[in-house]
Amino acid sequence: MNITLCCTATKIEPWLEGLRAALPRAHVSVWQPGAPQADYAVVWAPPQQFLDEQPGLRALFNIGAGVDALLRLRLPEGCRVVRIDDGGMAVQMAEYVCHAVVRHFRELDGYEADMRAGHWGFRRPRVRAQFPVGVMGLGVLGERVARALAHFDFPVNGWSRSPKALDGILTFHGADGFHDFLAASRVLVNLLPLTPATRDIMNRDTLARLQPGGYVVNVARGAHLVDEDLLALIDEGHLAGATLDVFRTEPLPAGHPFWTHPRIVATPHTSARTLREDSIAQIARKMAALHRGEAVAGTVDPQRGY
Ligand code: NDP
Ligand code: OXD
Repeated sequence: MNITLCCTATKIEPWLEGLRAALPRAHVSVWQPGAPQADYAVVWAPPQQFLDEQPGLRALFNIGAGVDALLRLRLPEGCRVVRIDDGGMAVQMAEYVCHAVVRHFRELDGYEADMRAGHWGFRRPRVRAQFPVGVMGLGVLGERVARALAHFDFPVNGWSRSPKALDGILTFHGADGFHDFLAASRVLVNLLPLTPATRDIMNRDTLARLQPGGYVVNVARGAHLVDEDLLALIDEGHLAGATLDVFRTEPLPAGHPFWTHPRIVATPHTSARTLREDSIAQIARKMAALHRGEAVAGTVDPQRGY
């Protein structure tokens, strides 16, 4: 089995060593222009030239969960795309989102400011029942996040493309269920894949349907959110603020209002990092299974776009 690695913006040596150790009978190398044909590739944001030069690839293993950037490229005919499913990302996402929701709900930002100002004072406890959280996307990450939020006794709503039944979570699905899902939610957490159907999904019309005092947590992709619409709804008082981990342009450009807006918490696309050891183990296991002709979890459906 010949494996090639083409991962931009990634320290490649540890991936090379890790894959060689996990698949000792395979030939694993880092791609260079003009390199021989490989059977499988491990990629992150590869250039089009790589894909054009490797028409014989049987599968591309993306070292992340989101495949939106990869699917925008012209892929070799018949080549499967396999993404990381979980690989240690679900628990990180649950931590991040629960932290953002609890920080907002408990007004910890306000308490921190008070203490810095030398003020010892209490705020009236908020009513949890008045903070229903809606999770858009109930896949590998969204389901884990929804379950984690439910542990804190928040009322949790979930929205997905196909119907789902999850204990303790009120579920909605499809375009028909979207407005009811939004109207039932005050906090909106986005864990959708970026596809033509979900681009710009958080806009003035949809965000205005959240309950008054709404709050947005975007941990999926920046292009899901229309930045100006979020800012306008915060400034008009319909939304209380947002925690944003992903942006339309990354790194977030200097001077963008998200850097300094007092009601926005921004982090640099770090809510759930790819964990190298876990990912190498998962990729090696799946590659060996595919090579034996078996089906593997996390195979992307190019028609759906995720
Ligand atoms: P999955 O593919 O497992 O889940 C996607 C979910 O979204 C599914 O529940 C799916 O519905 C739902 N969905 C897709 N399209 C629609 C639609 N049009 N309408 C309603 N629901 C829809 O993805 P993951 O949970 O693994 O990851 C989600 C995203 O998180 C990734 O695509 C990536 O962009 C982002 N991400 C961000 C990271 C970060 O650090 N910020 C790290 C990792 C991922 P159904 O169940 O019916 O198929
Ligand atoms: C991913 C990401 O999709 O890190 O895995 O955003």
